[in-house]
Amino acid sequence: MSEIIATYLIQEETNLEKKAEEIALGLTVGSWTNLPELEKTQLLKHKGRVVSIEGISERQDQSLIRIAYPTLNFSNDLPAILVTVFGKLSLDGKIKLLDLQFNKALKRAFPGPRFGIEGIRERLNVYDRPLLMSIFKGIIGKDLAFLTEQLKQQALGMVDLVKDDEILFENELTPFEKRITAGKQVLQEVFEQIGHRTLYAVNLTGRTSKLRDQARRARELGADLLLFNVFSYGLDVLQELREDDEIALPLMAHPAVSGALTSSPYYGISHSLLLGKLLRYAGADLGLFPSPYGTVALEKTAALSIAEELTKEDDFKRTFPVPSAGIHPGLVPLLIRDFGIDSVINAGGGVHGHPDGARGGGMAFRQAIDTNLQGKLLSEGAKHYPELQKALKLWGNAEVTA
Ligand code: 1AE
Repeated sequence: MSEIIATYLIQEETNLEKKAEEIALGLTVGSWTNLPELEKTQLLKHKGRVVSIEGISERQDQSLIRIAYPTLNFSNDLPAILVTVFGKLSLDGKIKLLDLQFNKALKRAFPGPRFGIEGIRERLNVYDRPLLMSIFKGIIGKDLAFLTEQLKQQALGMVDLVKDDEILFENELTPFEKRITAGKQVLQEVFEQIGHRTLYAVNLTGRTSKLRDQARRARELGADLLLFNVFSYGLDVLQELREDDEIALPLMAHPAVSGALTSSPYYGISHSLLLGKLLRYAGADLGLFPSPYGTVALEKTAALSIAEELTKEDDFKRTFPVPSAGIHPGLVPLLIRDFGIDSVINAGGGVHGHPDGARGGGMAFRQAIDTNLQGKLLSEGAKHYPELQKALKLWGNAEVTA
């Protein structure tokens, strides 16, 4: 029988066998023991199954429960799967959904990234280092001239990608379509000036029913990538965008709102499942999440588990991990040590706050990356690179060689 297997972390449950059986039945056929034999035979193929119950040695009050749900019970989409495995159950006490094991057949219902790490690298022709991304800052209330100048300075700093701030929505001063066309022009000018190609991820926002048309329009206008606040819309909306061949643009998933689902140790969904596996299956080419070191820091094991799910061997292309928030050049060695070169180093304040502005900030990051990949300490690189020296003076330095 084809099944999906859900793993839950459960707290303070005295009768685990009973609880597990209640979940397996409650989310599938409802009740079992009192059913007539004929009905049992008919319903058997729909019945949930307790796969295992395991204590956690270091925490006596915590256990892992695995339940298998017949795929026959749901349509092959994430809304149906999530309601099956964690619908009412998510409201029922201290229980957290840690993982979902999809079988081969069920995986075929999902697209995974259209471009993935390799596709994004091809677009940039950069293969041997982490990519560098910066973020527009302080754009709300500013006009297109301000935005394009900020974009230009970031591109002159040799960043590979620039993304809109996730809080920039449709507005009169910097409308979506104009951001794309004006941004494209500036980035082409920078390319002609210094030979460096920067791509721009424009924020796709607004009502769900309008997203597809807007994304297609972005494609017509020559947009490079779409930034998407996937957790305020839902993973299935991301999947719809990914599957549309008339959009066919790389999709960058922002983690805004996801903390409400992932942060509790007792409730919600694990970071690795929501920001890792499901995001990748639904089709994100790049996935942002808080790094373990910056301002909105995530526990290191959680951040690493997200990156692992985005990149491990699976039936899908790999999604670029983008550990973010509060990143500055002094953290580059830690980022490369922990996330490797197949990751994106992403900074807003750490680029714009540089004493030489965004151009200097971008350059300091590139210098930090080059220095680290040469196996040198940043303090050594700073002797040759004034931008890096200023950044380290301002933000400090976490020395780790590659
Ligand atoms: C986890 C998302 C980070 C993000 O979107 C953002 O804007 C970060 O800005 P900085 O680098 O912390 O200034």
